[in-house]
Amino acid sequence: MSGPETPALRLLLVVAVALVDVDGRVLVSERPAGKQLAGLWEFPGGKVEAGERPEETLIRELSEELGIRVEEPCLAPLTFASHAYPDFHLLMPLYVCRRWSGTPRPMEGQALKWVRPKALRDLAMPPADAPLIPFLVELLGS
Ligand code: 9L3
Ligand code: MG
Repeated sequence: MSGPETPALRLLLVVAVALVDVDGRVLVSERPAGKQLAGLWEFPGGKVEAGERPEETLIRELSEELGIRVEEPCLAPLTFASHAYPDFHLLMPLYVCRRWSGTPRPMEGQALKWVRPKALRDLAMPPADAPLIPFLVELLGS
């Protein structure tokens, strides 16, 4: 039960995806200047909008940000990120996707790169993304 002493939890639901190519590398995208967490390398994704299922969000975000088309059955959830910011709690399922149509390109001018799972450790990532690296290394190898 919550009383007046329990502040309401502001929960932000964001979805992210590890796109994995035939060589087992993962795509990361640089957050653009001017945005929150600018310059950090993230797994592509974004906020779940009202009425969307998380898979629909990912399909929309991958089209908007990378210009690729993904079919829903190609999206498999792997784990969740969870990070407490001062004013909200971020909950972020990480999906894995190995099949898409088109070639990922920077639709919003962002830098993109493909990296080996182990090399993710050398990148500056948002606090929600970095704890996901061991799951990807375990799944994909180094
Ligand atoms: N976020 C963190 N890691 C990610 C993504 C896609 C998003 N891989 C965080 C950054 C923001 C919030 O989620 O705090 C919303 O993301 P956006 O809508 O600013 O991209
Ligand atoms: Mg986004």
